[in-house]
Amino acid sequence: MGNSLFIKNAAQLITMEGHCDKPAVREEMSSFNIIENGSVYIEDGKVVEAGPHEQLEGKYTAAEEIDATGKVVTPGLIDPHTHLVHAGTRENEYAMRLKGKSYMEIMEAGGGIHSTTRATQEASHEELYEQSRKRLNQFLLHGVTTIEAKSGYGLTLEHELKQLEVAKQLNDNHPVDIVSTFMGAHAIPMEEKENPEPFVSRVINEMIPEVAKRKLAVFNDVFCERGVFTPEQSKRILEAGREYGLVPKIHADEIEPYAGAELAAAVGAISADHLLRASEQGIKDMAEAGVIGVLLPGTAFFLMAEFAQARKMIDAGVAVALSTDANPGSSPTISLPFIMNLGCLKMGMTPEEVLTAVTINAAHAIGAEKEAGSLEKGKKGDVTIFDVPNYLTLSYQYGMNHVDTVIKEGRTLVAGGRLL
Ligand code: IZC
Ligand code: ZN
Repeated sequence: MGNSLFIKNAAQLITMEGHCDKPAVREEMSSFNIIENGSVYIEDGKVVEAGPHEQLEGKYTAAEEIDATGKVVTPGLIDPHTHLVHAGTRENEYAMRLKGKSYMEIMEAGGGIHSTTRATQEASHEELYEQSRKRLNQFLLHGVTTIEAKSGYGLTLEHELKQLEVAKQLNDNHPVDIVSTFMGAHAIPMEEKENPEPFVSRVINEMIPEVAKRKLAVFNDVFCERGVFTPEQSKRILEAGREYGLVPKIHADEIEPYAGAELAAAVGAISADHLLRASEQGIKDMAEAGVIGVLLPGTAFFLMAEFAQARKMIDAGVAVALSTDANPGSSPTISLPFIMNLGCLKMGMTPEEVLTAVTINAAHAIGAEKEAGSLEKGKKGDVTIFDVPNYLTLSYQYGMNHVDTVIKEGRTLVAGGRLL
């Protein structure tokens, strides 16, 4: 009783159970149970039981009940790759790209990440907090209860710490859980383009130790890309982070093939993200090393680029997760449901694989698999209820928000599609 919630009679309940130790791979990604007329009982913020209604009926007396008749109930969605904390927008660059300029050309001319870095450096902690808080509410309204958030628009110790502190404060104050990643190696400051070594050295010797000391991040990420950080620099940065307990992640093979997937496997990264241009060898290496592929089809869509080969990756045994990549330059969206459409329509994934990729596999990609990503006894009572009759509709209808109710640790935060 006490703090308890009974969600009952869902047309379809999808618990995603059974993958708390290892992410789902190959056929496992599409072989989850669909419980018709399903119910979930949550007490003190944790799942007590999720299953067929007749199994739970009469067993629990809850303080609050939600009737999910005609709706689909899933674990709260997880977005494992976002640049949540940043200031400003880049619609001017979007207009330039529509006229033929490329993402990299704009960055090399001092725009791109440099533009968002200037805006983020200039913003106060409070301004950054407020802009990011609004975005976090949008994530929640689209069914997301846990996200990863990166720094990387500070590029100095002071401003990287500011971004990470904003993320920490949001994690403390806002119900959505935020897992933080340090990404000081997101770009080489414009003034140091010709001689990047001092900057690489500051990331390694100054920023990583301080971020680790203050416990402001779990992961360490680099933008390994021609014209940004070389595989050799990326390797040194990721290994340095590892010595301070920061687990490697990597922006790999986003714009050009650059052996990023191979590097992710060699350093034992938890995930390699993007992979639009990953090589066959890189995909094989990732499958063998158990590196999760976090695919961001919103970026390929928005940059009008080739999509990552999700089908090939899943068939090769890579555990795939999906994410928005929410950022002002290459994927200005917070809609994980839209990313699910793209997963099917542009990357050859099935609706089942897509759902696995935004729940339990996304949890694994950010080390949250023990508390989130599935509805199983003892895990957080994070639940999303969609106003659709079956899960197929989620990746079929697009550009609409079907989220009806969002529950975070047993507390209803969104009802009737609105923030409470
Ligand atoms: O601000 O452009 N690719 N980092 C690497 C990004 C895209 C974010 C940005
Ligand atoms: Zn990114």
